[in-house]
Amino acid sequence: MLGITPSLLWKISIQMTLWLFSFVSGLVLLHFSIALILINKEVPQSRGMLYPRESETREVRSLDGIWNFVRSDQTNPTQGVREEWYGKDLSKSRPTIPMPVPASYNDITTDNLRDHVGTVWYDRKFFAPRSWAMDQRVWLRFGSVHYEAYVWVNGQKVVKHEIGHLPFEAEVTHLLNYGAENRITVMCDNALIQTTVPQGRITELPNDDGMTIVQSYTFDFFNYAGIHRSVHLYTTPKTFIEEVVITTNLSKDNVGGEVIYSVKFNGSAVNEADNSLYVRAQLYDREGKLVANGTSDEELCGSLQVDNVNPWWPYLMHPEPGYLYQLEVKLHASNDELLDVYRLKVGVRTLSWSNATFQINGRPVYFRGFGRHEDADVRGKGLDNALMVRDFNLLKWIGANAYRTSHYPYSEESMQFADEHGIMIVDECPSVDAENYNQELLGKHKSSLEQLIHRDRNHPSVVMWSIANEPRTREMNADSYFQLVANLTRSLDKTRPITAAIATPWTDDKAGRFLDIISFNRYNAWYSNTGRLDMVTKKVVEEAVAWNKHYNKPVIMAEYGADTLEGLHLQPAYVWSEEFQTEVFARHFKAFDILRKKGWFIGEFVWNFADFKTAQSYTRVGGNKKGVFTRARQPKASAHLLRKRYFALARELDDSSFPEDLFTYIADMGKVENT
Ligand code: GCB
Repeated sequence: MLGITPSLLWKISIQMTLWLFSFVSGLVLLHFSIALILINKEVPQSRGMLYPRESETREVRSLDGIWNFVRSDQTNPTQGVREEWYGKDLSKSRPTIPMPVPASYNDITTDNLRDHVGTVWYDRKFFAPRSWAMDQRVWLRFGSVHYEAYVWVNGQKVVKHEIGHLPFEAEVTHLLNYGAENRITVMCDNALIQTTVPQGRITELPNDDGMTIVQSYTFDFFNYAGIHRSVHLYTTPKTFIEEVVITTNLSKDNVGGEVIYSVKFNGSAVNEADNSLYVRAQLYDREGKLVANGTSDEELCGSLQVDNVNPWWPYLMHPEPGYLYQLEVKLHASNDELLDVYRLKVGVRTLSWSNATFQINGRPVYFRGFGRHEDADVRGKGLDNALMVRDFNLLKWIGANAYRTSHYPYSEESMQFADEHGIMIVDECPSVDAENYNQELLGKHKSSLEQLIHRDRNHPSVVMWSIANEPRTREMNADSYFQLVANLTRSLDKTRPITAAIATPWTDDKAGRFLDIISFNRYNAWYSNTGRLDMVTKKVVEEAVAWNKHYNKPVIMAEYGADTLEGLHLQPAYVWSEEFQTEVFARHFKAFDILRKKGWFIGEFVWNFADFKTAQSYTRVGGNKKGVFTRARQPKASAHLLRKRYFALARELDDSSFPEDLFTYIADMGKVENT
């Protein structure tokens, strides 16, 4: 029999309290079971959630800023719900402190809010203009709250969302006071248990004052929490464009392009069976010139043909990478009245893959990139435009063409930026170190992919879905579990291949056969044979060859690296020094060059782009230091080496030129050779 663990009790008590108070309609008690047979159940379908954009029919208002904040008593996480803190200003229930939104709350204060486990509360006031009361619908949208969010507006429940790093929204039209002040209240719960994505454990341990609640998890990044991305209010007309789905095609010679669109509307004014609505779609190039236009069929679908198209190319693969068109979607009533306008950027490109290659626009791609984290000093995982732009500048400086959104979906703003700059993205869902496979976990894992694909399906930069990082794929159930996860992913998007970053040895792995591309993570000379630089190249080659032989699929090395303390120099190379990281990279480069010749090895991703914070551990000095850049985004010695390799690969494979400052002048080599 299963014991009731403190973590389970925790979730149950929150759920029960909410149920008892009827705050969440249809909410049932947490069902917890370790099933031996996993059943394929339907996942809820996401709706709407187009990125908020202004247009002649829409207004967008940011609710970012300083909110009021209260942390609950760790031993009494449901107190605020029972006492109905959402019914009045938080400050009337508890002393509040100021809290920036967006930001993780953990590193903002000087006390141990960092390690708080359980619920915290946010609230703020805002005005809803009088003009919004007329012929408008109003939506409240969160870019992401980690991990679980409960939202009230003016004391009324609005929405509950579980799983961080993904957007959610609710209509608030009928809850707002127009021409008056309104209050929004958010309760956020960071507790991770065995049925959350990602998983964690909550235990009660004795401390100096009695007992305390401790959150633990196996994954190697800090469980930052809070309102991580922007909060928006936006308006739509009564009948509006709810969804736009884009796919694109190119003719064989890449001269003719096709943009296929499918639109869904939402509206009480016109019923769904009324097929008299239509969409007018217009495509503009970068200069704002109209290059294609058309009218949809009755299903609101259509396609646009683009002559002399500018395809979307990755950075350094073409002189004009990241080319985006603007698609203008206009929803019309049968009498031609314009109902709604929504604009989005579109990149025209094709993807194809086989058991040996991955191609974009008919050309083979070799990925050179990084695993990354959304992580920074003070703001944690909070959206930060300055940091995002700096990171993209560094990616381009170093000559990378790709990164994996390890180990969760990154901000929508960064996805748009990747589109603009031609950086390819391996888009990863929040499943990391999955284990103890059970029915409830499967449901949430699948839901995280459904939400991710719903959010990111239109981004040309997204070239692959990563359905997990380092799942325990030797465990019983791993095969049926990953078959179901991969099947769902494929059913939602057939235009992109599926991968997962696997660390289980290929001999024991049960998931690889469900993938299109095998990604493996391995730390030769670090976690295995520590310090042995002479035990890298051969091992990497042997393992990649074994994965390929076993599954007959393209292979990527998705993680390799070494912790490196900036400024620590030791010659000969010794672990943690800059010399060691540089040498570890060089030994891998040698392996990659042997593997590239085999035809099916398609990419190298360093772990990690920058140093990042982790849970406290004696193996981590202030966090994980495997960054090529420091946490403050300055290069370590290895960055200069990696830059030379990435540009050399780009020149060899895609004929791009070297930046002028790539090689520092040392001596007149002609003269040196002559002496
Ligand atoms: C891994 C994980 C990554 C860790 C890394 C490390 O295999 O995928 O999340 O941070 O190793 O440095 O230990």
